[in-house]
Amino acid sequence: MNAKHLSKDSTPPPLVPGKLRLYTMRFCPYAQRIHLVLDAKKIPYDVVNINLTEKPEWLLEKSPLGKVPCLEFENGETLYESLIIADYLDEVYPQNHLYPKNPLAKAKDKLLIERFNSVTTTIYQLFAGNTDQKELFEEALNELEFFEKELAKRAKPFFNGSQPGMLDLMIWPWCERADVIKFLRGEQYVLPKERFLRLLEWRSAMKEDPAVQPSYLDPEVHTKYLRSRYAGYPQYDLLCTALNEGIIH
Ligand SMILES: N[C@@H](CCC(=O)N[C@@H](CS)C(=O)NCC(=O)O)C(=O)O
Repeated sequence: MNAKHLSKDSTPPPLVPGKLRLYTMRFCPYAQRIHLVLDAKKIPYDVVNINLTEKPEWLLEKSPLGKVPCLEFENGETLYESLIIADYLDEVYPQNHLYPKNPLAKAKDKLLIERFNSVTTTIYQLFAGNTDQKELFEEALNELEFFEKELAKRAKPFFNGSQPGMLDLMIWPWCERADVIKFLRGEQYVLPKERFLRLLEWRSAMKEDPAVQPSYLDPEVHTKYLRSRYAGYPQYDLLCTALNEGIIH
């Protein structure tokens, strides 16, 4: 998972029999969605990390928009777009169904996944901007409050009930990164405890979940990557360098 990101002039490694292949980038939240689904359903897969600045020429043959995530099957067919891949995997692999069985409940969870886009848009603006952004932060909190209330209404540890489901997993990557804003902009940019009691409990429970653990990274690591990206030199191989140097294990 922390292997070097392949770039121009590379060749795609041979497919591994019996495994799906995920083309990913270690810090991409959309690709993380697919790691989460594959890990939640315990589907065997191998990982190929892609350098998105110096993309391999062959990437476009597999992922026509040149983006990750992209999933490759044993017969060489591919799928792209995180939500499409996630839904496909949930339909085809029956173990640990991630959507509610009830079609109306399922449709409503999809609406919430869609609605979370407004949170992610604001989070990106907060990450990228460098002025005081109190107003923008408040906007993100207002949107998140909707999810806080929804979780309270459901009265379970996860949106899906006693374990994470599709809604939990699809919004998780941005919740994992929420504290990055504190490291980038200062201590005042944290989720206020009294206002986000449920969501903060949810976040602690998600962090410990076996589906989340394999791809989880601390906000400090996300911050380091994002700083490099905003400086114009994304350090895709940050973790493989840290591994080689024995900084992380
Ligand atoms: N809508 C896509 C978004 C995927 C996406 O934007 N991935 C980024 C990395 S986080 C990417 O591949 N960027 C490369 C590019 O746009 O050229 C999805 O949900 O899969």
